[in-house]
Amino acid sequence: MAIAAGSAISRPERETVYPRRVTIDQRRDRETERRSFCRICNAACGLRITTRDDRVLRVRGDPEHPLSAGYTCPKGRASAAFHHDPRRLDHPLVRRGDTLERRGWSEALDDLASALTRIERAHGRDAIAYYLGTAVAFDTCGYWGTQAFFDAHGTRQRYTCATVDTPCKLLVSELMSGYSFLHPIPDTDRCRMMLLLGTNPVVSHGHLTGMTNPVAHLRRVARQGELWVVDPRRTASARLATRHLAIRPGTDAFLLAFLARELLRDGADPEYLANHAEGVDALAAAVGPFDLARTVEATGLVAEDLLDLLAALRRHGRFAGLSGTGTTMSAGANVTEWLLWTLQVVTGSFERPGGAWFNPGFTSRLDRKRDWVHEEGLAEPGPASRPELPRRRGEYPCAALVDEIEAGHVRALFVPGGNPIAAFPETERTIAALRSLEVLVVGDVVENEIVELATHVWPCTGQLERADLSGLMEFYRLAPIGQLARPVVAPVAERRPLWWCFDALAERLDLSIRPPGFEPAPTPEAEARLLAHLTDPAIDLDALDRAQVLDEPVAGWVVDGLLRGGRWQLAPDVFVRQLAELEAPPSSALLIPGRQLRTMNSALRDVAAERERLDAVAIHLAPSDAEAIEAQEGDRLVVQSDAGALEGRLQVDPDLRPGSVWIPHGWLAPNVGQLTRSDRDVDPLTGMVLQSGVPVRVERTEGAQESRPDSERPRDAPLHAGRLRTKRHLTSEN
Ligand SMILES: Nc1nc2c(c(=O)[nH]1)N[C@H]1C(S)=C(S)[C@@H](COP(=O)(O)OP(=O)(O)OC[C@H]3O[C@@H](n4cnc5c(=O)[nH]c(N)nc54)[C@H](O)[C@@H]3O)O[C@H]1N2
Ligand SMILES: Nc1nc2c(c(=O)[nH]1)N[C@H]1C(S)=C(S)[C@@H](COP(=O)(O)OP(=O)(O)OC[C@H]3O[C@@H](n4cnc5c(=O)[nH]c(N)nc54)[C@H](O)[C@@H]3O)O[C@H]1N2
Ligand code: SF4
Ligand SMILES: [Mo]
Repeated sequence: MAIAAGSAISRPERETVYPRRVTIDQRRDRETERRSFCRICNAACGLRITTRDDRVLRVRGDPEHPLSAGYTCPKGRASAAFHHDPRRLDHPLVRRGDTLERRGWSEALDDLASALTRIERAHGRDAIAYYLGTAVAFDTCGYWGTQAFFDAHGTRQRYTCATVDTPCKLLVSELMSGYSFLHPIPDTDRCRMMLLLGTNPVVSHGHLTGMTNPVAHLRRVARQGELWVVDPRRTASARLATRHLAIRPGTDAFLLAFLARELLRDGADPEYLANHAEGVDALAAAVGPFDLARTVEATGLVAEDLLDLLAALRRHGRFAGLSGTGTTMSAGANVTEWLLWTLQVVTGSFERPGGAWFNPGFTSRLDRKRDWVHEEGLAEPGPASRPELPRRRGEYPCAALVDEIEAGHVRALFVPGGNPIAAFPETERTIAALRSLEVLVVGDVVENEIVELATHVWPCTGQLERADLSGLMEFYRLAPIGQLARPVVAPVAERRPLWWCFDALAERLDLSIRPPGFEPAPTPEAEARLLAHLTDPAIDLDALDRAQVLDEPVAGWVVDGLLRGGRWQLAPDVFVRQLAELEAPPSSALLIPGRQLRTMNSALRDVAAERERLDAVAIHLAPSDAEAIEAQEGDRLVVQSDAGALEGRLQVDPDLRPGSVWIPHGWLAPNVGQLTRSDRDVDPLTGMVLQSGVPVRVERTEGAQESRPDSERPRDAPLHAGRLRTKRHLTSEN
């Protein structure tokens, strides 16, 4: 996830303050249905939520929503069950020895404030760090609170999940346009040629791109023309494609370099290039060596398929390209993303009908901005223990965090809405580092393994208990859309908004984060004022109870307003150099990433698993690979990499290209993070840990198995209990 810098900037105070109706006017014993939108993933589907008193009875799609038109996925529909999940956090907790004890908010925050003061006195400001996870990207005020708190505090130790899976997208945008947060959105209504590489929107709803109702969009494109899916697995998206190329993992850049080379010779849009591109010759030189023979060898694809794809691009002229974790977490991440954008420039596809456009945001209206200050792509050194890792946009790469803790530079860590145990490499080392912290503040909604290690737990309000504006992630939506979601139920027990937690802590530390007129109470009214404050005063928030879509055309603002001299930079030096050094991965088996339908990374495991355990973790191998090691479905396997090993159950997967090993992430047994490492396998330009295309060895295990995988555990067993060495003991306040 990536959030545009400045999307939570403070605005001058507005005259009229939204909203007139803020209280949750439950009529007792009556069912009430309210309009909202889902804040679990970027698709932001419109919801209708039915409640009775404080029960959430049903969550369904909003048939009147301009983008989702009634569509929801199982995760969105599970929000009622998630809201009432017995594992939800209801009370602030403070660690005393091995035990997390229930405390009142005031005492819990006082305790935290004095621990932080002690640490800062002894070790300085930079001993305090934060890692901001995926969930906060969907919590408008919580995101503001986190940023405002650490802006006021001034620590340099800032980490976000953007450096886990997305840094190539920010860097490519920055170096090609001078602005980090452009994201191409496919013009699915008119698109006749779409190329998906390493993304499976039918399950994920897009990588950054928030594609609601993906099946409908992909089907439409296939009907209008051609949908090509490049993926070592025949995914649900690949099944909708007119052509599927089962590429060898980690070799997409070869494929795209070959296409760029050939299209520059025949198939480019010369007029667009002459007017809107810089560096065409340097690009042609860079892709020159990628001829058909070399590309066939690297990608494992047959020449005919490559030539057919080339012919399709030539036939249609314009196309829209989408990438995802398969490429963005690989060794070729930067060059693959760069070449995908470059191909869209070469064919004149950006900001033209049937290609891809850039969403300026309903609330941000980047298309009206005139005073662009261009970024230069420069990086500062990393923190003391990893100076070679680049600091960009005021953030260190996550790859440095564990080292910084081990070196004693970071002693207190805040984790709002993230789960580094499930998301980071080197699971054991990450757990040990987190456990060694003097202070670990976790702002979450559910008991899980990161909560188990916390010293201070903030039980945060979930999406149904808080107000949000679609603005924070608006650049990734399929249309410039604005919507307000009001809370539909009052917060359960002592759950508090994340923004309130940060404000209450700031007050204790004498930090000022409050905007003028701010009310520090954890009430819907105060949250409403804060949202109003964060939004352009010209926007009538009350009117956004119903989603609104801009009806004026917004294509063209990038070339006309943002780009220096109206030109894309086609050949940034650093990418040209990385391409020249690009090597195909070794011929061993390669680990590949992939999402699951009912979980959101590590979130929703409990509710999802209750419904369907079969979807849970296993080691997926192609039938011929299973045969080669004489293993059958259900057999225990051990997977080893340079970083470590894990064990799990074999799932024979006829959809996989032989040589690729798919193990879903976000689970603890096995935890695929055990197979990746942050010391060596890191991209030098972004500091991202490689988690796609990782060489592994797979064997059958002999002998007894100690721990059963999550998927085989009894239904009532918690998914993580006993897996971590410290067990959390919940005690009630007496
Ligand atoms: N249901 C659900 N939705 C989610 C999430 C979730 O956990 N569950 N997570 C959200 C998040 S944080 C993100 S970042 C997005 C991710 O969104 P996507 O990137 O669309 O999702 P993935 O399923 O990871 O898709 C990666 C695809 O790349 C393929 N692949 C692997 N290696 C390679 C390779 O080398 N080359 C090519 N061409 N393909 C390869 C995999 O087989 C897989 O199909 O999804 C978001 N949405
Ligand atoms: N090996 C491997 N590792 C991966 C990946 C992979 O494909 N392979 N994928 C990576 C990707 S794409 C990403 S984005 C990262 C994800 O990295 P993280 O964002 O660190 O991990 P999540 O599991 O999404 O953590 C979300 C946390 O937020 C909590 N939460 C849910 N709702 C709310 C809420 O409303 N408020 C608050 N405060 N908390 C909430 C959840 O309970 C959960 O603990 O992981 C990455 N790690
Ligand atoms: S696709 Fe995303 S936004 Fe839509 S219902 Fe599912 S989780 Fe929610
Ligand atoms: Mo992600």
